[in-house]
Amino acid sequence: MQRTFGIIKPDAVAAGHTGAILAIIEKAGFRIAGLKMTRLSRAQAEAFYEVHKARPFYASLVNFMTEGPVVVMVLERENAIQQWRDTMGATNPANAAEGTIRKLFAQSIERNAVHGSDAPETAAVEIPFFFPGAELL
Ligand code: 3AN
Repeated sequence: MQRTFGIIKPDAVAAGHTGAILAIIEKAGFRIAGLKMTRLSRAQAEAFYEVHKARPFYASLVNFMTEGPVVVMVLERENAIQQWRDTMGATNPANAAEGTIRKLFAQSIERNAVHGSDAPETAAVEIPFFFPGAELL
């Protein structure tokens, strides 16, 4: 059993896709171990995306991620990290496979509906960034 971290981003929450995305997640066999709605402060978004600090899209990404509420979640299943990446689809929705969340709901490479940890080391940092252990059930 493995856990990964996910975000339903401000574009998808604002468009009213939260329920549809959670339904896809449950249908794909994940158990939801943590779930809450929050709004990222600028400092939180900057820290969360620290690895992208040198990238040209960093400022725009931080603006986008703070523009409205997000849903943060911890998803559990066998091989959860890769399975959640597969369920999300490619970063650029133009390259995302049919049936993936990004194919269905992403607007662009930046406004791409969902986030998922890309490796066990990333999940190990991202999960406690939003969820103290006591909030994981
Ligand atoms: P992923 O979210 O698939 O792991 P990353 O880690 O490369 O992709 O990028 C993190 C986030 O940065 C993406 N989810 C997207 O919102 C944004 N992003 C990535 N590449 C670009 C880009 N070329 N232009 C604008 N935003 C981007």
